[in-house]
Amino acid sequence: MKPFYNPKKICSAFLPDAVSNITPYGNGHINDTFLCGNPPKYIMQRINTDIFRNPDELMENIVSITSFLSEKIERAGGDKYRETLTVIPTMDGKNYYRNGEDCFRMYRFIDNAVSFDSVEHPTALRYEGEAFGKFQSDLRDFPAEKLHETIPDFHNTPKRVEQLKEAIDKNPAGRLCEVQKEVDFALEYSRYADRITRETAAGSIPLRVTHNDTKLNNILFDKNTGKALCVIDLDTVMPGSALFDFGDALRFGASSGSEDEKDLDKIWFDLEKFEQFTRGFLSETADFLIEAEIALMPLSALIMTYECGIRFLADYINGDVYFKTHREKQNLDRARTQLKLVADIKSKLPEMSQIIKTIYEDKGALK
Ligand code: ADP
Ligand code: GN1
Ligand code: MG
Repeated sequence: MKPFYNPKKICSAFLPDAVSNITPYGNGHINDTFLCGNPPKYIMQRINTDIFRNPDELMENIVSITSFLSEKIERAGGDKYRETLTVIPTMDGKNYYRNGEDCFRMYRFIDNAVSFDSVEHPTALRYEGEAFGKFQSDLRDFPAEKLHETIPDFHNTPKRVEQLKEAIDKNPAGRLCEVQKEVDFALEYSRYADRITRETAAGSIPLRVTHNDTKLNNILFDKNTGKALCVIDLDTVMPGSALFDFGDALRFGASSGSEDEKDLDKIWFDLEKFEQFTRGFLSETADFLIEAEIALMPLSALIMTYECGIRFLADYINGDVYFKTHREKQNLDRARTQLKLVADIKSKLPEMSQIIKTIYEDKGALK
């Protein structure tokens, strides 16, 4: 990452004492993240304003969510500085700093914690499921009308299909000829795209406050206990369906391999990981999810994996303009793993339904 700004200068707008040891940090695909300070440490991020067009609204969302959560954590006797993010204001009291076109924010660094890009043991998936389930449960009484829509139509899967078709029509980077097989697959599976959006629009699935980016590395795990500690990356918290969070977490967490694995023989949908995540998620949400949501859980894994797959594919066709890449064809490899997972999930839907039925019917034993 080669910044066109001076990280030291930015850092001093928040905390002049923390300008030492500024290093790039983490593996997010969207923002530029830096670790700075010599304890206490801080996370400084350049907000990707090509994607998040309104940083005022974005930061307003984050401040109101984290304030709401930290009160809840305190009431429950927890540690608000470790169990949710804490925004550090600028020296002049703003919740982000603008330097020309670039916008930056700062958080307290949550120490002695780690995020994972892949998972070795399915138990971590149970903890992840608990954390994202609890996040939804904690935000059930959050005043949703306070939230701005930071990316309109973020999980509108049919719109994502339209965006893919637009990329195919325009073929701006001349890469279409390389991806005909993937495009054919994506268009064939587009018949699944509208299920969650359709049912949400019809009111048969409720709108809730959801995270919308439930990737494993958006959770910090406590290094001492191994348990999930804090849900991070709150940029996309918006009204949505519980199924977005459930399905999206599985597309990443229940894969047998990494998101950009080149060898597709190493990629399949791992039912043991699926079961562990589902147990964790339902232990926090079974009390309030409605039957229509439970019934669509297996299909939500397929739809959310499909949606992400076609976003990677469209980005590859468009010339890698949205997701950060670190090597050639990385977005294509990402698209291929997701589409391979989609086919595998489809073949496993009956087993997934059976697993959910077993867990849900015995929901009294979950806690
Ligand atoms: P992106 O939107 O680019 O994914 P994230 O907000 O997820 O950015 O941050 C990228 C990575 O930085 C995370 O995966 C995590 O490892 C680390 N990180 C972010 N915020 C904190 C924090 N407050 N304390 C510790 N680590 C953090
Ligand atoms: C991005 O920010 P990060 O890396 O957690 C993306 C998600 C995708 C994910 C795929 C705002 O998440 O929607 O599912 O990459 N975030 C945004 O890895 O587009
Ligand atoms: Mg992230």
